[in-house]
Amino acid sequence: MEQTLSIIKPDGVKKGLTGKIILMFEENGFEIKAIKKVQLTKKEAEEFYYVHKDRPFFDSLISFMTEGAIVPMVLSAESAISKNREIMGATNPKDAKEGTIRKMFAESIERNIVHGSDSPESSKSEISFFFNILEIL
Ligand code: IDP
Ligand code: MG
Repeated sequence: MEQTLSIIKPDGVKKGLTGKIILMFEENGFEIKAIKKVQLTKKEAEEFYYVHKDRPFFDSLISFMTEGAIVPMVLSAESAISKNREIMGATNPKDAKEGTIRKMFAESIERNIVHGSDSPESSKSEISFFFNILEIL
């Protein structure tokens, strides 16, 4: 079994989609190993998205990710990382396939409802950013 980090972003939480998105994960065979609700500080969001620090959208992304509560969770399944990316859909909702979370709910390439780790390395570091070992069951 593989683990990945999912985040319901501030737009998803505000739209009342938390339960619906969790249900989609469970119906697609993921086990929720850990979950919490937090609001990131600017500094924390900058650390989380450090890989994107030189991108033109970085400041806007940080202000979006800190504008409200988020729901990070650890998902477990076979091939959890790629499976989650499939259920999420493409970064830009215009390019996302029918039935994906971003196609159904996202407003724009920035306000795109969910985050998902993109590799085993990022999954490991992103999970430990939000959860300690005792919180993952
Ligand atoms: P991902 O979330 O699909 O992995 P990344 O390229 O890792 O996409 O980008 C991280 C986040 O930054 C995206 O989910 C989105 O919120 C935001 N983002 C990515 N590209 C753009 C852009 O071109 N304009 C505005 N925001 C963007
Ligand atoms: Mg990414």
